[in-house]
Amino acid sequence: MAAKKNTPAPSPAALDPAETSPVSKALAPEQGLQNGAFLTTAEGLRLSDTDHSLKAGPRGPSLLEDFHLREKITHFDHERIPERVVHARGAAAHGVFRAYGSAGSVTKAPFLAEQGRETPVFVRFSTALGSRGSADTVRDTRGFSVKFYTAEGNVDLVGNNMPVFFIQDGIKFPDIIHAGKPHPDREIPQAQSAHDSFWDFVSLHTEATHHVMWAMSDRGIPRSYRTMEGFGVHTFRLVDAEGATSLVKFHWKPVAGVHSLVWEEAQLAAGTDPDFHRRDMADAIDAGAFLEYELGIQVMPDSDDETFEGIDLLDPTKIVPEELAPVQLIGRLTLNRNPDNYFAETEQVAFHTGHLVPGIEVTNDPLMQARLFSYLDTQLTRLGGPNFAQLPINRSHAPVNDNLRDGMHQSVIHRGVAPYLPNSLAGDEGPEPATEPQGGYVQVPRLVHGEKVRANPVSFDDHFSQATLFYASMSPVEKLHIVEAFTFELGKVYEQPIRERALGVLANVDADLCEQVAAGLGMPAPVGKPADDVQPSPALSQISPVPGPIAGRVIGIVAAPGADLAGIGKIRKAFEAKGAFVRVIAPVGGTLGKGARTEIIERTLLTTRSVEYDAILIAGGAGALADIKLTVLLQEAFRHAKAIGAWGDGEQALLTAGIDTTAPGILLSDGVSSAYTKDLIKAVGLHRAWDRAALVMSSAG
Ligand code: HDE
Repeated sequence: MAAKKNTPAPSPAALDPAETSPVSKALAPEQGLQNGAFLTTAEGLRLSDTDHSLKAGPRGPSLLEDFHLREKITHFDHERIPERVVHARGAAAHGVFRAYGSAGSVTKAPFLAEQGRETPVFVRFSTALGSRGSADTVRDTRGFSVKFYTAEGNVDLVGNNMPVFFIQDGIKFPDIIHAGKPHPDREIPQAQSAHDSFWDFVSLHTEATHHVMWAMSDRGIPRSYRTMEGFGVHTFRLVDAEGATSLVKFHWKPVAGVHSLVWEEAQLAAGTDPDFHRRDMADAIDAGAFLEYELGIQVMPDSDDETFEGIDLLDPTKIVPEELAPVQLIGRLTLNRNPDNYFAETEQVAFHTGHLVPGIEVTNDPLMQARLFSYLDTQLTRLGGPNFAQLPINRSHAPVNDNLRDGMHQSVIHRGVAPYLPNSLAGDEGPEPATEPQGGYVQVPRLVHGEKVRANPVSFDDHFSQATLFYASMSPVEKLHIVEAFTFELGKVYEQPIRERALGVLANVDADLCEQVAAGLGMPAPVGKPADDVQPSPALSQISPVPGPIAGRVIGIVAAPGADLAGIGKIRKAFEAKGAFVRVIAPVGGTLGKGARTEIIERTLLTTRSVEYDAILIAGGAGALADIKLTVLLQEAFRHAKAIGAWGDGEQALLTAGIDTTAPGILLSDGVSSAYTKDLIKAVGLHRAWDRAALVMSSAG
């Protein structure tokens, strides 16, 4: 054992000399050079003391010759790198993508086309506006970036949880981001769109309207990464084995269904647990409740005008309703492993929309075109030079032989004298370009012509019809949430002309929406010209009358000494069998019961808040509990339309807290029967008691 610990780390020269990119060893422990038993300097010198600097006497000044002090402090001084200019706040997980084989008819990319093919992935979720230390649950667009380590090279699908974007042309990106980020004078507000400059920009720049509708809807505050849809946003071009092309949009469909927080919950969580989404994902993966999504494609013919049913497929502010082009499922993504090191993996991962393999191509969407430049460029600053592809998390799993040389942080010892082509010196060892049959990336030839202009196609001028379509597709509760979100955000805007202009935009989306928001602001509602011929798309609504899976959801059971532990045990068993988590809450910490019936108290009334739970139950035997913190816990859960239950005398605690036990979504029972646990599981699967939501929503916000 000791001998193994003392084995010196291999020197770079000891790595396989033929390997210019030691991918197979990418994450092997020796790569980190952190395998010795003793504390050392970066050079491997064993240290005798790391607690005291070298001084001229115990009370004297520190000596410049203290190599350890200088190395330790210097390295620490340089630990931070610039955060991402957007999407700085993120969390990630490793996993695998398994292709169903159904995409074989439209693409030759094996990782999508070959049935059963498994590809390792790394997925990073993010908010867009906030800094690296901001809260997870703010109202914002979420990033959904997937790196597929395919055998043909890395593919990055850098998407969002909303299918449209604020701008049609990438040249506007600095404008929307400058407007959304905190004001440059005071650097407030952090991670919020509820401020003057954001609404100033989006009310002047009406092509943002459709995205703003999504951001103000429940999509802007997801319950968890597990319950979030993902979208590639742009239209991509897929190429099949014969060279035939189609235009597609990518969708990630969460197996757990789409589900969101309510606004008050999101605000509370931002304070009580700013890591709400990050913690949820990491805890769930640790517990084996993996996150799952299906990848789907909408396939449209590759027509000359690149439109489908009148929708311009190059306009990233437009969706193709699923009713017009159904989403065909082509594979399953499972996130099953947490990163070992946040910085090395989640922070240093570098996505790039141009990372593609044969079978997938970009289109002329002017937003996508600008991204093809930006993602490579930004890493040069963020990761300190051009060699970031050599970082373990970014390394291709396909063999690399790139003739790229030197530069900051070069970590490969390249061999040979001819890193150029053509050459006559490398012999058999030198790389050669691959033909198409050998897997070389060859773009499908397409005619490009036109006048050199700074202009958009006329079809890009329609800024409102799909915003109207989105609103028209919502259920009444979802509409109410949108009204309240606009009223909240515009209520935070100081400048009256900006509010007036924003209402003017809403008037062109939906008269009723505009009137309700105007009423909330105490302002007159302007009259606009909303489209009156939109066909709602039911697929856009999140609310389903059919209960979904409950994996990853959290149920809190309030208990106290003398509580029915057998009943708690039955509920725990039933919920855990479905991948959900049960946490016992009690007035003070410790355990309840003994032996096999012991329940660990994971939360006390002091350390918990309602936002942690999808449902709250009061155990039989805990009915005498009366505590103002319990009242707050239950009333919040009630306002947020969560399932609330009680058995035995537990109902008494609900009544003490002022809960109307006859309201929808309150489940009472004499004891814990299998019928009762089934009802509870169904209630959690419905996400919320939507009938109650309508009653309480105007106060829940
Ligand atoms: Fe990004 N975006 N973006 N973006 N974006 C970045 O790249 C940019 C856009 C998205 O988890 C940056 O590596 C421009 C659309 C995600 O690491 C930067 C334009 C969509 C992430 C950048 C867009 C996105 C980024 C910052 C307009 C949805 C997080 C750090 C042309 C489809 C990636 C980085 C991660 C990150 C630029 C538009 C999503 C600066 C110029 C549209 C999910 O390169």
